[in-house]
Amino acid sequence: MIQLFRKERMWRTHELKRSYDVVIIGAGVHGLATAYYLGKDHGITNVAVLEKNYLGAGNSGRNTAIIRANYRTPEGVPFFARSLELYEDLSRELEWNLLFNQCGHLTLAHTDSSVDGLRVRAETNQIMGVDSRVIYPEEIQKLVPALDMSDRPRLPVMAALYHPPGGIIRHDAVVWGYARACDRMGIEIHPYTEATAISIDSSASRNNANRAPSIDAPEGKITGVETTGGSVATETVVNCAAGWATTVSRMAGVALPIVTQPLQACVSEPLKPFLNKVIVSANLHVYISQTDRGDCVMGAEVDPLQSYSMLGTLPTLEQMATYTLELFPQLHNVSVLRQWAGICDMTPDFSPIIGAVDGLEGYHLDVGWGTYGFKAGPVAGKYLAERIATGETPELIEPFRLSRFREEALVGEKAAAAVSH
Ligand code: PYC
Repeated sequence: MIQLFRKERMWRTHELKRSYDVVIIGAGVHGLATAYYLGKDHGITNVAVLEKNYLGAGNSGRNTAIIRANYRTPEGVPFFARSLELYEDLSRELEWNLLFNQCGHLTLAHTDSSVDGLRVRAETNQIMGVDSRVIYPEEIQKLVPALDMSDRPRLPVMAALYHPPGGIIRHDAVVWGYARACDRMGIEIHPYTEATAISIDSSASRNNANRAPSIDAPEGKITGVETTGGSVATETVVNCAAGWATTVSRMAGVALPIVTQPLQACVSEPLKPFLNKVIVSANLHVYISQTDRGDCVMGAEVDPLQSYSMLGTLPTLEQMATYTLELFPQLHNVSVLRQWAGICDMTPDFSPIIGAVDGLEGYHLDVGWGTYGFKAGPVAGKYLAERIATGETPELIEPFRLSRFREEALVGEKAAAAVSH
């Protein structure tokens, strides 16, 4: 007999235990992926994932669901390529349909200097094995017949970086799929449980007494987390708090070079299928895709001011509508149904901060994702889990260490973040 209603919950509720091997703060795609790979790859399942809201209430449920690997730096390209690879197999692995549509991704250039920028990106991508190339108006028009390619004086479409394996995925499903898989391994997920303090034993001796004192963190060792559900003991804490990364890190006494800026998006009423590519404009800072349901999802560049607001604003709606209409004027009568913001943890070089923190034993970061955290959830989770389980930093995440900011070893990824200007 066909079962009309699913009887099992996707994840169960639990009382907080008194101690865990690992406590992860933030149950978005990063926190849940870290928990999942701790369990799956390393057999570490005495893990609590804390979330102050419902699962995926932060950026995991507020992004525009774009997956791509066409980055700019030799550090970023292999990292995001690995994430794309993990996403490609994730529905099968989690036994959960994530509706990943690898429809292809185009970054449009409207000026000579943007075309040059795309050429550099294409070369770096190709050298590192990522499928991406510069294409010109004739081919662009064939791929996207609905795009206005007329020879207008303001910002004509001159070229595009075409990245065939890029696409869109059902972002909520990624959160739910990881959460369900974590639950099946016995990992506990605690929604509506906020971390309020991180406890540190400052008298704990450092592993290597000959090492110079850390300037990234107070010397010591993690001993536990205070939460709105009670105290838990743990020697390992992972900060996956995205827009709240700095407030959580302050609890551990670790200052981060991060500011929080909202990034807004909106969705239209459903339309007949007219667009089966992700379109990003490097100059207009707008990006557009059409979902399987027919809605048009459109996004803006980051808000100019720092804030924790997750509301939409009229000026940004006007900006998204204006730029969308420059590319697709036929949408002029379409209604927008919803608008929202996610809050982005922006670093100075537009690359994330991942790994352990020098000096404070047991404290780990998976933050600084700016405007492209969602697409990195699987790779960040997998390799941070390896760092936690083995104590060794995998090569893929090593460039993203916190100490790079004082070592003059920045990973300048701004050119691949068309919306972070
Ligand atoms: O990096 O692909 C991206 C992106 C799209 C929207 C925000 N960031």
